[in-house]
Amino acid sequence: MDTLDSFWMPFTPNRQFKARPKLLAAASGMYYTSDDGRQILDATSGLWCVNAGHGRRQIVEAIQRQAAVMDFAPTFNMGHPLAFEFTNKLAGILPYDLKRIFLANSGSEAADTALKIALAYQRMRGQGTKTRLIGRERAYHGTGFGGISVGGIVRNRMTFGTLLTGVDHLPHTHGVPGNLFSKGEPEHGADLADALERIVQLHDASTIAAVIVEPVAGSTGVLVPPKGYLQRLRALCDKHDILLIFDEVITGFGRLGAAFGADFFGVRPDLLCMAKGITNAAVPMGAVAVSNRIYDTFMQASETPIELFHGYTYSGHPLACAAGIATLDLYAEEGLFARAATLAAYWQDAVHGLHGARHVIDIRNLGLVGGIELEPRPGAATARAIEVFDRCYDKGLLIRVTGDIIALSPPLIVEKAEIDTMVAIIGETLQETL
Ligand code: PXG
Ligand code: PLP
Repeated sequence: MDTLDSFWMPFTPNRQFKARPKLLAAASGMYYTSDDGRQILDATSGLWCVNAGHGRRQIVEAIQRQAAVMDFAPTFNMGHPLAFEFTNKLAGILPYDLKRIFLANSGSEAADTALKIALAYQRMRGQGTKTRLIGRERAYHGTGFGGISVGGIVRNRMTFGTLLTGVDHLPHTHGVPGNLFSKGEPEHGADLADALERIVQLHDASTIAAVIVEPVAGSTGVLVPPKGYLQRLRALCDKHDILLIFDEVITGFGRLGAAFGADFFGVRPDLLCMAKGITNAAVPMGAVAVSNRIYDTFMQASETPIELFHGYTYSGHPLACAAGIATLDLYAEEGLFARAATLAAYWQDAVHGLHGARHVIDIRNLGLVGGIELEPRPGAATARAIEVFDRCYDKGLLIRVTGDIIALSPPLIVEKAEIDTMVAIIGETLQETL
């Protein structure tokens, strides 16, 4: 095999990985094949992104066809039909009036794009003093400077200088007394949204442009919002004329058993970030949907011909659009969002079946997402979870661990028997792990 020296791997302990590499060589349906020929059941949809399962023929063929017809076309001052076809189709499944779509290439770009649109919008409507951005502790919005500024993960922030100025954070919703082992949305903690009221009292609403949250925080360990929390956040944003941005990079495209978290919770954001499942991860793509009101403001009030000075070379890349169209068709044809909703109860029971298993101190779930929190080893945070990850991988199961939390998010095509296998392997592994 080639030397592993050249690739500086993202969010990876490079030295450890290169001493004991794990390489995936192929993928189909619910399974990866490792380079040594083993079948690995995928309990994480790659990285929360392959919602329709791997290697779907329709998507593969759409990409192949498009690559042969037109590899690339600029979208600055030019267009190509697929970008319009794709965004029209996507608008068709987006809720509320979130019908105008800006295209990017990743969730990080989507998050930064949403923050920039929010700032430019406030200025465009004559509210140019509204420049503060409010994020939340334990949030992940990718790794751009905007995303890490509003994000809430200390290691992702502390080494990168002063970040954006004028940012503040809401408290996270984890660890509210009485919420342990909640099935679905936890009962307690809606009042944590009232922290926004305090932030307003501190800075004044006239200085705040937007609040950004993940409806369910994924990367930091499946933090499901308390019942009523998001509704309260929406009400406070309305009261103070603050934009609400939902980062649905993980919660979008059926993960919760509805098209988007905004649908699931019945809460209307003003901007909505997407990536990952938007193309079933077959070609990188990110997107931001904005309300018609936001888009119309730019179209009506812009004093320059270009209304928004922002974009990426690959905004609306033809291969990504082809993959996106095929992906949305596949989701619809197979009814995968509804399938996730139907399976959610079975999933909940299965995951909570680990209540009482060795080391388990909390379990959380919603839709087809599960979080299993382990007691950290004294003096060695994350070591136990990493060992569980390695052992599961050796047994043919791919899970994701973040801190001492196991995060599960299987493709929406998962069968009940596969859910049983996932839980059985994790249970057995926890029992064997010190
Ligand atoms: N916002 C949210 C809510 C995300 O979950 C991003 C933005 C950034 O997307 P990109 O495409 O730039 O990575 C994400 C990404 C994990 C994990 O294991 C989660 C993500 C990415 C990689 C790993 O929890 N989320
Ligand atoms: N850096 C340089 C020197 C560039 O010319 C460009 C785009 O033209 C970029 C960065 C931005 O690249 P992208 O549009 O792919 O984000």
